[in-house]
Amino acid sequence: MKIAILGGDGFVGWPTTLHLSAQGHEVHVVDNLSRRWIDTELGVQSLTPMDSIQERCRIWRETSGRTIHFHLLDLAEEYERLKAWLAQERPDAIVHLAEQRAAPYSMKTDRHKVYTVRNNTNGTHNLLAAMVETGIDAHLVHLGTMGVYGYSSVGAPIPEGYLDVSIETPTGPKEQEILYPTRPGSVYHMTKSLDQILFQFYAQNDGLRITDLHQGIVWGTHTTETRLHEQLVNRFDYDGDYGTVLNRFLIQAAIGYPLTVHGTGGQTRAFIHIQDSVRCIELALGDAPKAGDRVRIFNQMTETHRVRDLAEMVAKLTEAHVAYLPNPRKEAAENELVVKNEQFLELGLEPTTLAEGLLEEVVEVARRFAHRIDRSRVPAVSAWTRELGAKVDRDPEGKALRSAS
Ligand code: USQ
Repeated sequence: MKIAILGGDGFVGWPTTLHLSAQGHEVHVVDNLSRRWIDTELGVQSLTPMDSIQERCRIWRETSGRTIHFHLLDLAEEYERLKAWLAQERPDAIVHLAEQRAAPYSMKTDRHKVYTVRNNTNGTHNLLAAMVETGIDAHLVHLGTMGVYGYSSVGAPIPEGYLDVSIETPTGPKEQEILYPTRPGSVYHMTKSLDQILFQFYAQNDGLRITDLHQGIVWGTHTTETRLHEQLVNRFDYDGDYGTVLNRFLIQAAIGYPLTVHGTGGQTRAFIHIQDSVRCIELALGDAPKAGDRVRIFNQMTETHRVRDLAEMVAKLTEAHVAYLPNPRKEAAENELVVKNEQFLELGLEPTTLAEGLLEEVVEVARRFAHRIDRSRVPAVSAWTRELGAKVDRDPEGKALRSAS
C-alpha cells in the first residue's frame, strides 16, 4: 500500500513510519516539524538525541534498503498545498497523527489553547475536505484518545466508541446507537472530541472510510525497528508538559528525582506500550471499513492502572522516593476505569503488559542519557486554572517554581 503518515516525525509517528516501511509499504511522511519547534519554545529536548527527519530517513535507507519519503507540509495552515499533494500522490491509506498531543501544553496559556484548537481542528477538517474534493478513496486511520470518554466512574465498562441507548418517544421506547458522550478533561482532549464529530459527518455525508483509535497513555520508547540503529531512536519526552506519567516516573527514578504523583494518585488510566501502539495501527489499516459504514472506533489500550500504584511499583523496582504533590489539573482525584478492547484482541493483538524487563529498559535509556536532562524542566507547571496554579509553587525538591503556566 501507499501510505501517508501525517505527523510521521513524532513520538508515535516515527516508530509507525519505520514499522510500516519494514512491512514493505510505500511510506510518505507528511509533517510540519512543529513538535521540534515546540521543544525550542519550551527550551527542552528529547531525552534521546534525535536526528533530523532527513537524516533519520537516510539511516533507515542504509539499514533496511527501503525509502521513506518526507514532505514538509502544514496540514492546518496550507490547505491548497495539502489538496495538491493528495491529488498528486493519491495514497491508499492515510494515518493521521498530526495533532498537538499534550494536555498540559494545551492548558498553558490562552495562546496555547488557541493554537491547539486551530492546529488540531483545522488540520483534521482540512484533511477531510481535501479527501472529498480530490475524490481519493483512502482509508483514514486517526489517532484519537481514551480521554474523550472522560474519567467519571459510571460503573460500566467503556465500550468501543458507541453506546446503545433507549429513548422515550410518544410511541414507546426506541433503541438508538450514539457516539459515547464525550467529557474531555483538557483543551487537547476537547479537540479529539471535536474530531469525532467531524469524522461522523464526513463518513455519513461523503462515504469516507474512517477508523478512529482511542488510545491510552503510551509508555516505553523502543520498538523492533528503532532498535536497529542508534540513530533511528525514538524521541523520549520527560518534561512537565510532554512527558507522560509512567515514562516520567521511570526517568525520575533513573536520576534520583522524587516521583511526581499529582494529588492522591487515585487517577486510573489506560496504558499501552509503544510497540503495541504501532502494531494496532498496522492491524487497523488491514481492516478498513467500507464506504457508507459508520466510523470504526477501537479502544487502543491494553491495561489500566492507578497512578499511585505505578509510582509504588517503580519505587519498589528502583528505590525511588514518591512525592505526593498538589495536582495542577482539574480532574477527579479517584476514579475506576474498565475498558473494552475486544476488537484488537480479535484481530490478533498480543498485549505487551507492564513487565520488569521493559520498565528497566526505559530506566537504562534514561540513565544513559541522564546528562541531557534539565531537572528544572521535570516538574509539571501548567495549571488548568489560576486557582490551581497558585497552589503549584514548589517543586518536589523544595525549590520555588518559576511560573505556574
Ligand atoms: N500525572 C501524575 N504525575 C505526572 C504526570 C501525570 O500524577 O508527573 C497524572 C495526571 O495528573 C493524570 C495522569 O497522570 O491524571 C495521566 O497524565 P499523562 O500526562 O500521562 O497523560 P494525559 O495528559 O492524559 O495525555 C497522554 C498523552 C495524550 C493521550 C493521553 C491518553 O499526552 O496524547 O491522548 O495520554 S489518555 O490519558 O488515555 O487520554
